[in-house]
Amino acid sequence: MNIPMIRTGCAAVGLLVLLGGPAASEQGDSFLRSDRNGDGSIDQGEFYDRMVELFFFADRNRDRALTPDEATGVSPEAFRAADRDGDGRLSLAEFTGARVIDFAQADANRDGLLSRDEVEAAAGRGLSSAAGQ
Ligand SMILES: [Ca+2]
Ligand SMILES: [Ca+2]
Ligand SMILES: [Ca+2]
Repeated sequence: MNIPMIRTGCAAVGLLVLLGGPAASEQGDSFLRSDRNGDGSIDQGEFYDRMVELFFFADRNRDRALTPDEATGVSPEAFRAADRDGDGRLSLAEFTGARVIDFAQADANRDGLLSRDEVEAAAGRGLSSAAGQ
C-alpha cells in the first residue's frame, strides 16, 4: 500500500524503535510489551503510549528532544524525514507524527489494529532499508 507524499523508506522511524530500538534488548519481546491489554494486537492507544515511553526512554539528556545519537535505530533518512522543522532534533510531536504514519502503513488490513504479523512485516521492510548502518 502506498500513501501519497510519503517517500519510500522514510516512514520506518517508529516501528524500528518499536521492535528493535534501545528498549528491545533489555525488555525482551517488544510486541508483548506494547500489547498492554494482551489481546494479541496493538491498537492506536497502545501504540501511542509505547511511542511516548520510547521517546522519553531515548531522551537521555532529558531536553524533550531526540538528537541523532539518542535516536539509535533510526536511519539518517528517516530522521530527516521526521524532523519537519529541520532543527536536527525530533520533538515529541515530530516523533509521534512519524509514528502515526508508521501505524497506518503497517496496518495492512486497515482494521485499526496491528497484529504481530503486521508489525513484523513492517519492521522487516524498515530493517531491510536501514540495514548496514
Ligand atoms: Ca535529548
Ligand atoms: Ca525538529
Ligand atoms: Ca490490522
